[in-house]
Amino acid sequence: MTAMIGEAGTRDAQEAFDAAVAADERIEPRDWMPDAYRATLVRQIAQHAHSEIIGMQPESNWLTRAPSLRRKAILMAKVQDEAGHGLYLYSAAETLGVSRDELLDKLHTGRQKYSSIFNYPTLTWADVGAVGWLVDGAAIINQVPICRCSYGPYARAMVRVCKEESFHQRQGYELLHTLSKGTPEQHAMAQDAVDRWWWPSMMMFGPPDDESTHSAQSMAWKIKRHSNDELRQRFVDICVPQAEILGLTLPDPDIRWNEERGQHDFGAIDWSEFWDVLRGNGPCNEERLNRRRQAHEDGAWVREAAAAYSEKHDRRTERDRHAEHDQHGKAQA
Ligand code: BYC
Repeated sequence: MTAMIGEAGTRDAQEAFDAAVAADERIEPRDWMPDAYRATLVRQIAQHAHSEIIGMQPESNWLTRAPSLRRKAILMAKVQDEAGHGLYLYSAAETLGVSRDELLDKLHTGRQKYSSIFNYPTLTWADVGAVGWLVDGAAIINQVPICRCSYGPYARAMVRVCKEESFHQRQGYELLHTLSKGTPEQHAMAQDAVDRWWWPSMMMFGPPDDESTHSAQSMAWKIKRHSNDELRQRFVDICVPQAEILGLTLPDPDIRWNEERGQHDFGAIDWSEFWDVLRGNGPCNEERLNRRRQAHEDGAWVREAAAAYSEKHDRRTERDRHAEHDQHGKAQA
């Protein structure tokens, strides 16, 4: 698609947009796009970015208490990666004509969501493992298809994010494996963490398809490639054999292989808990948002310094340009 579309009139532009989506071409920031497509992307990418930076909190909770230097270095790298993901995603959102300040303000005032999963506490060291294995595992399943999202900047941002998420998932899996095969107390701690994180991880994929307001349209636009339930099923099918290798059980007595479907059946999800967390009533909603607002306030001087530096730099470049121009003029005279 080219920037010419905007000049061809709305109907032609819409046709060109539809054709590009149908042909699996990428929509780029300067291309014409329907307002609702733009709004959906801003909503999803912003929610995704917010999740990345709020997601730093439950894990950084354990940074000062990691049991070894190696574990601490790994966890620090992971938490820093999440900050990086937030930055790519805010940048991707900015290509749609919104500013980072505006998005952060919406997060801080509760007008934009972040993932439900980060409203649960990390009570023990084993939670760091469970978050890596289950939460990052769910994130990969959800995000790999977004590498083929119709909107170019979002799709490209996801490529690196997914590579880093794979490392995160592996560190969680390895951590849980070590605990599970350790002392009986360590094994019990790993099992307890999995028991608490399993159901919230299942909810990360969003409401069931028949209650998902945006899925049908987002799939038609190829922002989403699979429905919430499809991805949730994939998650269960991947986790069951991994849990066996870990020597841990998933807290769902209804999980069993269904020969006919070639997939696992699983038990009913308590959706009232999900909606309650979204309404702000999860165990940590208030704590997460307060911490985020405080971090934003604490970082005000960094933003001011960066803006002042950038202004100074712009002034200097402008001065140099004038000086060069004058010299050029004198040389010609
Ligand atoms: N939490 O119509 P639906 C990470 C909302 S970062 C909260 O199905 P959609 C990580 C939804 O927004 C993980 N809200 O929506 C980071 C909508 O409400 P609004 C984040 C949820 O957008 C650090 C309503 O429910 N990943 O993994 O088609 C450390 C109806 O839902 C949730 C992403 O953001 C939820 N779980 O599908 C470690 C990935 N689910 O907006 C790990 C990108 C649904 O109308 N996002 N809602 O008020 C997506 O793929 C999609 O947005 C979703 C939801 C699948 C999440």
